Order: sequence, then structure tokens, then C-alpha cells
Amino acid sequence: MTTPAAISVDARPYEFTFDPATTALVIIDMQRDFLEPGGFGESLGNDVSQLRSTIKPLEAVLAATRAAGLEVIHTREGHLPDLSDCPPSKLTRGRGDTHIGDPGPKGRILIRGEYGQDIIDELAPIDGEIVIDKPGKGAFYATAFGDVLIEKGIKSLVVAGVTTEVCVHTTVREANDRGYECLVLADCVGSYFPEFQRVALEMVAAQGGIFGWVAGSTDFLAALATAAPATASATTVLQPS
Ligand code: TIU
Repeated sequence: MTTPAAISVDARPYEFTFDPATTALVIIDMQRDFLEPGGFGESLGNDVSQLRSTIKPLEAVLAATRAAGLEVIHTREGHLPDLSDCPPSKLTRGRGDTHIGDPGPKGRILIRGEYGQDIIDELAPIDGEIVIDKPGKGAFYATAFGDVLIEKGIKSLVVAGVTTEVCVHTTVREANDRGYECLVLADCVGSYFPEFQRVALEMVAAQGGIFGWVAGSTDFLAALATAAPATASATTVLQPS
């Protein structure tokens, strides 16, 4: 039995305290479909370049989180090729020329297995990390995400990804109602709308942290640097017989 090693991050509305052993980095929907031209984000009329400022800080957070041995979970929004898992409301929304399931320059839009639906190269998952495919905006809806968190004994989530006011917010709200403590990394979440970005972050931390906490990635990294080094749990030593 090890003693929990609590770490504190300078955050809004007050410091966020977590134990790396029971904390997961959750990276929401950093997919080509949202961050590159020709995908779902653009089909909804958005300027996808708005989201790209999240990539660099998130790369640094991902590297440090991996080094510290925290659980890393990626999500991808998307649907089965026959669209049988797509809520009908989602299929009829949007006024662009293309919709979910239509062919695009990076494959069928928001369809699982297509190049455009996958995570951008810079943040590609590595062996041992979990990828949750989700049909909705929140990570809990119609997925194994909740079961994975329980199975791994996760209590706190450090949340990054896109978009701040849609899939990040929905997931944080779902997580908050289930008892998870959520820290949203302000520069590692992105919106197509600067005003939504600002207000969505304010909403999380308002009213004494009604949904969770907000911090910059440099404050999170500074806190993580104080953590004890990761134990080499992935290494199996075979003794000679
Ligand atoms: N449209 C928009 O802002 N977001 C989404 O449709 N999905 C996610 O946020 N991932």
C-alpha cells in the first residue's frame, strides 16, 4: 500500500490537488476532422486553423504526462460506416455542402477508420494508451469510458482537446456529475470562436469551481515536475531458471 502523493497546481478558482497514480490525462478529439481542412469542422463552416494553437502545448503536456507515468486516454468522435450509431439529430444538422458520412479529401467525414477521423500525427497514441471512440459529444455517452475510469481507479481528470465549449465541456460536465475532479488546461483546449473559448473556461471555474478547475499548461507542467519519478511498472524482468 503506497501513500497518495498529492500534487498541487496553481489554478482557478483555487489550487487543484491530485495524485498522479489516480489521475488520467484525457485528450478529447484531437482529430484531423476538427483540426485540418476538408473535415467535419470545416463542413460546419468553421475556420479550423483556430484550433491549431493547442497542438504545441499539448505535445509538451503529453510528453511530460507519459514520462510521469499517468494514464493517458484519447477520444475520437466518429461513427460506424453505416451510420447506425449516429444520433439522427446529428445527421440533419449543419448547412454546409458536406455532412457526416460524405466523402472528403481525407476520407468519409467523421467515419471510424478513415484517415480524417484519426488523431493528428503530433499526438498519436502509443502502445498502452486507451482510445475511446464516441458517437456523441461527451466521452461517457455510449462508450466504455466510465468503466475504464473505474477499472483503473481514476479519480481526477486533466482535460485537453477540442472543442472547448462542445466536446470538452460536455465531457467535463458528465465527469463532474459522476464525482471526478477535472482540471481543464486552458491553452490545450481550443474553440473555433475566441469568445466561446474565454467564456467556456470561465464557466468551468466560476461559482467556486462549479464544474472543475482551469490552469495553464505551464503551471500543470511545473506541478508535475515535483512528482516522484514514474515506477517502471511496464518493465518485466525475467529471471534465469
Ligand atoms: N463543432 C464543434 O465545435 N465540436 C464538435 O462537433 N465536436 C467536438 O467538440 N469534438
